Amino acid sequence: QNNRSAWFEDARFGMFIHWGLYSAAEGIWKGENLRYANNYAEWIRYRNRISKEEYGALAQRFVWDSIDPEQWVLLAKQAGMKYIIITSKHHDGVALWDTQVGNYSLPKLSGSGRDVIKEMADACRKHGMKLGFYYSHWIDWEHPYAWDHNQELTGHVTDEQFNQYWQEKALPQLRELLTNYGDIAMMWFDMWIPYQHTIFKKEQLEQAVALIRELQPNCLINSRLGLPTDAKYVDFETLGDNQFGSSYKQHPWETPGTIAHSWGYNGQEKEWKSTGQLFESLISNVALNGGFTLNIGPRADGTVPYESISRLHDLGAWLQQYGES
Ligand code: FUL
Repeated sequence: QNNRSAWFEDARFGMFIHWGLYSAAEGIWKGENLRYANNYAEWIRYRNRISKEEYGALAQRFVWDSIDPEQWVLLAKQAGMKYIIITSKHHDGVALWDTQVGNYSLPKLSGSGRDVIKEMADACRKHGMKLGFYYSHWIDWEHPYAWDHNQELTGHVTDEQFNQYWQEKALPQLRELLTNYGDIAMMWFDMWIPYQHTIFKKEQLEQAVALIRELQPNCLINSRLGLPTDAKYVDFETLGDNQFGSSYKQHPWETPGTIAHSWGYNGQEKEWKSTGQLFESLISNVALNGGFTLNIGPRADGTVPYESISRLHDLGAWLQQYGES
């Protein structure tokens, strides 16, 4: 492994933030509660086959007066977390930042002009917090040529069309994220199967790696990019969602985990993990040389559910007493 990941191997504990238009739907669409198999609140558009326009209108529900990314950073700090990864673009294809690549972004759809990614970057810099971006490179329900499981929202996509999405949207957006927001600690991609089983060509993923290495040589890349877990491509391994380590691994790795069931805000969430369970996940991963990236799903007004805040406070209090700073 290279030196890039040294800080990550020390960090061990970070915050994931899933926040986007889906947060405003709060897990319910037109009175319908969670349908179909995957019932994550952030998958609401897909599950309910919501049109692009109707989904975009959720941006009107954001309450900008109370949205303050610095509060998320302070919460992470209090919890003893050393980095934050925020969903710059989730599967819904909506950019949280003021992208110049198309106009399907939160600043434009909401008319707020607020670039939450910029606000996050500023707040992280102010509080000495590392910032990483989740970017859904494979699935994008907004772009007609991107990946969409059953192709119900986008239609059938050919290799050539997919490449158009890749060259026209994904790569230029990655360039923006890596150019306009200062030092980026990591890019967290989200494709949970090796590229050979997907529409991706190896060369396309290599283009992403080359871009990242060129623009931000210290930026880490996680294994869900889809390329082999090889130091050339990937700096740390990401296990399955809520899947904890079962054996010691020499290379850097982490588990993305939830406090609740959904990653995005679900007003009817019933599955809250206990603080004890979260401690167990953190400690067992760290004991096996891994890390834990624990998610919060703020509401569309920026507030974080009490259930998450209280657990993060408990984790932080213990870490302050017994952990290494
Ligand atoms: C999964 C996604 O499908 C979920 O919505 C979430 O972002 C999780 C971290 O990764 O693969």
